[in-house]
Formats: sequence, C-alpha cells, structure tokens
Amino acid sequence: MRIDVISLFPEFVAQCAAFGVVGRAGERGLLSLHGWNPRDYAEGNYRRVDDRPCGGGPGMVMLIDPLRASLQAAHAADPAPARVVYLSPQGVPLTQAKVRELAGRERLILLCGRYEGIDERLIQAEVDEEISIGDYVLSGGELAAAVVVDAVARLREGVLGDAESAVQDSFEDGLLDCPHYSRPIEHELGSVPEVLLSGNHAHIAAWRRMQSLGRTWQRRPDLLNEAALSKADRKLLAAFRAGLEAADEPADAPREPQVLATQGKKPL
Ligand code: 9WO
Repeated sequence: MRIDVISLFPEFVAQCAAFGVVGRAGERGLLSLHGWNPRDYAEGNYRRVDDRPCGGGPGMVMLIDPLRASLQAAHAADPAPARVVYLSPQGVPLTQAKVRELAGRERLILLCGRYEGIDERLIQAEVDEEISIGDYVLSGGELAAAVVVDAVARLREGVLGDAESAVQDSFEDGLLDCPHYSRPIEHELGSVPEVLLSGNHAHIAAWRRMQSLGRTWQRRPDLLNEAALSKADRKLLAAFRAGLEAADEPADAPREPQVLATQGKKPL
C-alpha cells in the first residue's frame, strides 16, 4: 500500500510510522510513505503557503495553489488512483469500519492542514472525504494523519504476526477488550483471576467474552447497541451483571443511554 502525505511537516508523520509493527511494515515493503511539502511548490522569494482569511478575523488560511501542486505531484508519482482524505474536526468520525475500508485501497493521499485550515474551494475540488479522529482541535492534521496511517497499516496483510492478527480478529466484533494479566500470579496489587489458571480453555474463553461484554456494557453501551450479540453472549452478560450484584458492588449502572431508546432497539 502507498500513502502520500501532503504537509508542511511531512517528516512528523513519517516519524510516527517509523516504530513497531508499522515501522517494520515499511522496511518489508508492505507500506510506502511519501511526503510532499506545499512549501516546495510555493511561489516567490517568501514561498508563501498561507494568507489572511477573506472576511477578516484571526489567523491564516492555507493557499490553494501550493496544496494543489503538491496534490498533483503526489497523484502523478504513481499511476494507481488515490483517494484524497482531508483530516479535520469537520470530518466524519474515524471508526474501525472506516479504517477497514481505507485499508482495502492501494493508495491514499492524506492532506494535512495547518493554521485555521485550507481554502474551502480546494476541499470541494480535490478532496474525496474529510475525516475526524475525534472532537478536539489539534495544531494541524499531522497527528490525525499519523493515526490513520497506523490504524490502516496494521490491517494490511502480513503486517501483524499470527498472534497479533488473532487478537485483532477477536475485536472485529465491536466489543471492548477483556482484562489481561501476567506473572507473578500473586502480587502486592492483587492476584490473577483463578479461571485463567485453570487450564480449561473453554472456561477461559467464556470468561474473557463475559468480561468484554460486561466492560462494554459498563463503559460503552453505545457500542453494545451496534454489536450483534448471540444468545450465548446475552447469557454471559447477564452472568456478568449477576456477578456484580453478588459481589455487592455499587450498582455501577451504565449511563442508561437515551440512544438505546431513540434507535428503537430493545434496551438490554
Ligand atoms: C484553529 C483555530 C484558531 C482560531 C479560531 C478557529 C480555529 N480553528 C482552527 C482549526 O480548526 N485549525 C485546524 C488545524 C485546521 C485544519 C487542520 N488542523 C486540525 C486538524 N486541527 N485538528 C485537526 C483534526 C483532524 C482530525 N481529527 C481531529 C482533529
């Protein structure tokens, strides 16, 4: 897969992708990252890439032409068609489903803004989709682009080892992770749940699934609503909730989500 990054700081994104499994994917040729700096395509002695916003107000707006020339250069560098993604808080939220879709493409161009953003006409003319990684404002799109590169790269064939892929697969069902433990079995901070020491793999799998379901119910009931739960899952979740009551833990009731009601689905 080839990813081109249009940015005033392209090395920033490259550095973010230089470590761990994604860094190794680069070394192994599974991912190639290319940076394009609009400064290199700017005109004049000052090589301006920004100007004051029409209509006045604070800050600066990125100029169309240096960005457009960068985009043209990136497109022309490889004959395969590329999807152009602009990272901004106005975009559609990045989800694992969206990551999966992006990972299915052979080429992406990630457009990173700075200052107060880029000229809207360039977005209209050249951008295929605008993506947000969350409801907060950064200093620029680069961190968001690095997030996209990381999340996408690890879904490409061969990037993760067998063990990591198996873990990945088990989360493709839209639930939160179960808790993890390692040695020592007995520690000042507590002991490891006994079921994990039982050697009974069916019991262990059921316990982990129950923890995933229970934690998703407690922390992210919105996700539970989307997940397709089997009959066995519902039993495990009921057992999790019964376990809480038996342990007399304060009814750590989930934020009873209004969305459950408004989406016309049966609340759990
Ligand atoms: C900065 C600013 C300063 C004063 C008044 C209004 C302002 N808006 C912005 C702004 O939104 N700047 C953005 C910086 C322009 C586009 C690139 N930047 C960016 C991208 N910040 N945060 C993101 C981002 C991208 C994806 N997901 C979450 C945040």
